[in-house]
Amino acid sequence: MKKNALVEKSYEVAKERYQALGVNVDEALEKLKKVSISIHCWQADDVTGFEKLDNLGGGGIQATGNYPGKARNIDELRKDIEKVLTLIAGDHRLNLHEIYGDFGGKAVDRDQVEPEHFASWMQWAKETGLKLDFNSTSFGHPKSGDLTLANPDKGIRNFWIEHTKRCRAVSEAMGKFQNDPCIMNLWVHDGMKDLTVNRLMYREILEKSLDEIFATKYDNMKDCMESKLFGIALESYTVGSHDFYLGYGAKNNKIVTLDTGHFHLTESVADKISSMLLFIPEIMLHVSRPIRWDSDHVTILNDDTTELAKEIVRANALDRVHIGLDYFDASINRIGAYVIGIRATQKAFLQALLEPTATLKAYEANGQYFERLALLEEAKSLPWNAVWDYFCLQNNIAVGEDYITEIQQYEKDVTSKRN
Ligand code: RNT
Ligand code: ZN
Repeated sequence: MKKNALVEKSYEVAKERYQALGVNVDEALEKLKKVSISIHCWQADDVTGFEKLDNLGGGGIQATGNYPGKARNIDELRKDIEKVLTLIAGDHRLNLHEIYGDFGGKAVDRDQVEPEHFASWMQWAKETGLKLDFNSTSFGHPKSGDLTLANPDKGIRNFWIEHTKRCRAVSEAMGKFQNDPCIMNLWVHDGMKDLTVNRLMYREILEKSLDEIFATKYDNMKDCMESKLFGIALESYTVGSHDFYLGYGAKNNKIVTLDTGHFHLTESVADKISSMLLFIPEIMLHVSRPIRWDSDHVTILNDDTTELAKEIVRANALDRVHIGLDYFDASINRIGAYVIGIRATQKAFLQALLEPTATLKAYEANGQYFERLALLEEAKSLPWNAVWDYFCLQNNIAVGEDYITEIQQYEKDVTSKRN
C-alpha cells in the first residue's frame, strides 16, 4: 500500500479508537491548525544578528557548536525560514530580536533603533504569511556588562531604557502593520557572579526602569518579561528572577514569559500555568530543553513538553498562552533544528488535544484515582501518531521522517555553499 493510503487508513482506525473514548479527532485537528508558534529567528545564525557595530562585546548569552551553513545575512535567514515553513503545517509567527534589523550596512546603535529598520521585515513577513513578534537585545554589546536596566550607573541604565523604549515603538509599528498585536519580550541578563549583598537595591532599580519603559501605552503591542535562574558568569544572583517578574506582572497586569530552560531541573513549569493565569493576563512561553542547566537544546517531545501542552489545554487557555520557541543549537543542521522543535511542540499539543480530559476529570471528581491513573497511562499509547501523520498529509507537508531528506537536499543545494 502507498504511504498516503496507509496514513489515511491508520487515521480512520485511530479516529474510531478515540471516538470510543469521547474524543473528537477532527475537532482536535482543527484546533491544532490554529496553534500558532512564534518561531525564534536566532536558531538560524546562532544569535549573532546583523548589526554593523564593530565593537561587539559583552556577554549575556552563548551558542555552542560550529556546524557549517549558518545564515550570514537577512536574505539567507529569510530563505531558511521560508524553507522551514514548507516543512510545517499551520500559520505561525516569527520572533525577531533587535539585532536582526535591516540597518542597510550602517552602524545603528541600540539607542538609535527605529521602526524603519524593520520595514523590510514587515513587508517580507506579510508576503510570507507570518506575523512578527519582537525582543529588545541587551546582550552582546559593549554596554552590556553584568548590569543593564538594573545598573546603578545612570548613563548605562538610561542607554538601555532608551533602547527598550524604542523597541516597544518598533513592536507597536509591527503590530499596527500586521493588524495583530506584536508581543515584545524583555529579557535582561542582569546579575552577579558571586555572593551579592544588596540584592534588594538592583531589583528596586529594575522595577523603576520597567515603570519608566512601560509608561507609554500602546494598542498594537503587548509586553512580556522573561526571568532566568542564572547565567554563565552570573551564577549567584539574577536581578530579574521568576518571583520578581511574577510579582511585577501581577501588580502591573503584564504578561510573564516562562522559558522552560530557566528553572531548577526538578521544577515543573507545566504546574505554573494554572497558578499564573489566575493573576496575570497572559503567558508567553519559550519552549526549550535544558540539559543539566539552561543549555537551550532543541525542543523535543519529552514529558516536560507534553505536560506543558496538557496543562494549557486542560486549563482551556490556548487563547491566553502564547507559544514561542527558544533554543540555539549550533552543532547540527539549523533548518533541521527548527523543524524538529516546531514539530515536537505541535505533537505535544496534538497529544494534549486528544486527551480524554472530560473522562479524566470525571474520574477525579468521583475520587476514582485508580481509574484516573490507568486512563492517563493508556492515553500515552493511544494512536495519536496516526492522527499526526494525517495532519501532515492533510496540510501537504512531509509525513513522518520524510522531512529528513528534504533538509538534506536544502543543505546540499543551499547551506553547504555558505562559508
Ligand atoms: C536567554 C533567554 C532569552 C534569549 C533570547 C535570545 O536565556 O532565554 O529568551 O534566549 O532572547
Ligand atoms: Zn528564552
